[in-house]
Amino acid sequence: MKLLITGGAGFIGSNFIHYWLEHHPEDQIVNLDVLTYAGNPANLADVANNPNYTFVKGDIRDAEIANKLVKAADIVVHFAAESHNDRAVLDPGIFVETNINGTFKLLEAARQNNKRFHHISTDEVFGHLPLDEGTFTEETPYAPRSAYSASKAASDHLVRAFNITYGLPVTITNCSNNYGPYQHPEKFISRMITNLIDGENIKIYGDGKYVRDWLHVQDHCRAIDLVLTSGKIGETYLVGGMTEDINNLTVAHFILQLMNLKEDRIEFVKDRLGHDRRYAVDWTKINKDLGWEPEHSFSKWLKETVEWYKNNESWWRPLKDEAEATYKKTGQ
Ligand code: NAD
Ligand code: TDX
Repeated sequence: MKLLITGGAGFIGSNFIHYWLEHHPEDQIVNLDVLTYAGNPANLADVANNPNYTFVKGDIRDAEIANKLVKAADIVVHFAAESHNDRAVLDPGIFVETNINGTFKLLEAARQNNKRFHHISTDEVFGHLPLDEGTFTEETPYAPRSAYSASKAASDHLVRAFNITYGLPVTITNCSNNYGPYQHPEKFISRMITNLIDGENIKIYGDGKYVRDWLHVQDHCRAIDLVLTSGKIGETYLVGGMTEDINNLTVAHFILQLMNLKEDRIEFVKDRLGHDRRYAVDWTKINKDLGWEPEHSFSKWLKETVEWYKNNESWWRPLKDEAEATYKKTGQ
């Protein structure tokens, strides 16, 4: 099988390429990535010479390149996106461009060539939940509250519309917050660890009582694999982690413990505009239909993640200034 991966030089895409080459060594992978600030060829340096892996630098909004690569593939696995909420607050336009227009261009290419299309989306399309009440399911109505989640919601709707209107064979996964190796140091867990290594504080937005559902990126990759190989066409599957209602402050305390540091390294900063209070994902459907469940416990894999950042400073060091530049602008 030949897979066209978009956004494969980013965090989840590069983990997925590593995962796929290991678990499906007979398959061919083409990675289409324009290499924004978030795309990093270093994530894939170890597979760059693998004969089953090809990198193409290009934009998903470029219809010509999209059409050529989609035509040559059996399946499109679409990760490429602008993915960071704090950047969406500063500059929403590029989120509309990449996440909506880019997905549309790829869908058009898939339609012209009648190719299977798998779309990677987020639990944020459902908006947010009150503390200690409710979970997102596949039936939860869409209610995005940020330019990032609104652009991802729009892309999900387009994917479904292409299935209904043109019979395009699509599947969608909406997952919770991923963590693990190769995550840009702009995101919460990777920012905390790299700040602490640098002697800086952990920055907690608002009161810190915001809840995320943490999913190890390897569990996410396994879920996508199952949906690609056994998922039902036209269906959406929610993918969540093993954590239950752990708020940001608690995650910060875990990390301080793992790094033998004291609570005085926590600094409360300005809240994010429109900050979603709580996400919680009910992954019963993918469990019942495809037998998936998360296998990576948060405590063990948070420790592994801390170790990974400690051991891979040369990987994240060139990205750190870019990450912190955003926060200079937001005052966080
Ligand atoms: P990321 O920001 O780390 O990587 C995005 C990648 O897309 C980069 O390599 C970038 O260069 C590429 N890209 C951006 N615009 C492009 C364009 N126009 N053409 C080609 N390539 C382009 O993102 P991530 O965290 O790996 O997220 C991957 C996907 O998963 C996204 O669709 C995101 O919405 C979704 N998602 C992420 C999380 C998470 O916790 N990180 C959770 C839920 C869903
Ligand atoms: O320094 C920080 N301090 C802080 O308190 C940062 C960077 C974040 N936070 C808070 C904001 C959120 O409540 O931590 C939580 C997680 O923040 P992010 O890592 O920015 O993730 P989030 O906004 O929840 O979105 C992530 O998960 C869903 C991904 O970035 C999205 O791409 C995905 O769709």
